[in-house]
Amino acid sequence: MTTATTRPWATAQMPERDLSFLDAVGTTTITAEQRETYNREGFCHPFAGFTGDEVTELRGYIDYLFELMREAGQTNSYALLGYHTRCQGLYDIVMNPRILDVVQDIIGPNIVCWTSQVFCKVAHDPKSIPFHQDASYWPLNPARTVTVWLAVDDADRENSCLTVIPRTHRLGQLPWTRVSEDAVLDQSMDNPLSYGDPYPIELRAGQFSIHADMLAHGSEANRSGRRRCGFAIRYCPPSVQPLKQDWSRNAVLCRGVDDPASHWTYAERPDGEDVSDWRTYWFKKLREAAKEVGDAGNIGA
Ligand SMILES: O=C(O)CCC(=O)C(=O)O
Repeated sequence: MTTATTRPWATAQMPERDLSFLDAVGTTTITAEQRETYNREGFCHPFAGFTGDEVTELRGYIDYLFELMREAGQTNSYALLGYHTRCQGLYDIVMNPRILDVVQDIIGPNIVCWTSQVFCKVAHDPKSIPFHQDASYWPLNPARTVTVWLAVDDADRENSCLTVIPRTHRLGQLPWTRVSEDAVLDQSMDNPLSYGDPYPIELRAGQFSIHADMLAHGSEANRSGRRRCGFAIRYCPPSVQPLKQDWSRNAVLCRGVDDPASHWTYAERPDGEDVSDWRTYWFKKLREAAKEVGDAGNIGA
């Protein structure tokens, strides 16, 4: 269902941001060709995150989190939003040096993870994620987040892998429409195919891709009998400023040093695996913050 109303906070009330694309900075781990691809296309893949037995361990760990969630009465397979500060295993993935080495070549040596989300499309999951540009609704300035999308399962066209529209990262904010509230994401770009042909990012379990925060991307419903689970991790340099206070509070300083302006509040490594209802917790925090800053805020995910 399309309601055709644009979110007022994403336009009139959203503070001015620099949404231009800044080129990747290094080639210590990635090749010159990979950097060129990222800068030109807005994404690059595949990179090796986990290999061999590590992949089985990774999948076993994510399965375990879902089991804990089920025991706690949580059946939404997209609900693990921002749990890297509550679950030790997710925190450790976020801090994985193989991942950070690649991210460092994109955004430099000082690295913050400010959120993460497990996007798990179960077999025959009817939910699609419409094409959207993340930075268009993230109140962060400048747009400098790179998303690492780590495949927990093999992800391909059949089970609806992440799909991007190459080169849209340099086009600025593109028009979009609000879609139904119960969608995984309620933002849908207008006429996405007018910007080019979609490109499916196929990955083997354990591999990851990277994409820029202004790149149009989404995924179809999963019409296959195979699960498609991925862990999306959002990294930016600490100099990026969250324009809403709530957005600064779930961060981890992964590498390097903080910005002198100290925009972010950093969490320590969590002790165990706490999958209790973060969204409820987070919304409570948002309400508290709203009283402080006089603004309802929105987690936008
Ligand atoms: O996993 C997906 O299918 C979508 C992921 C996504 O929208 C994102 O990483 O922002």
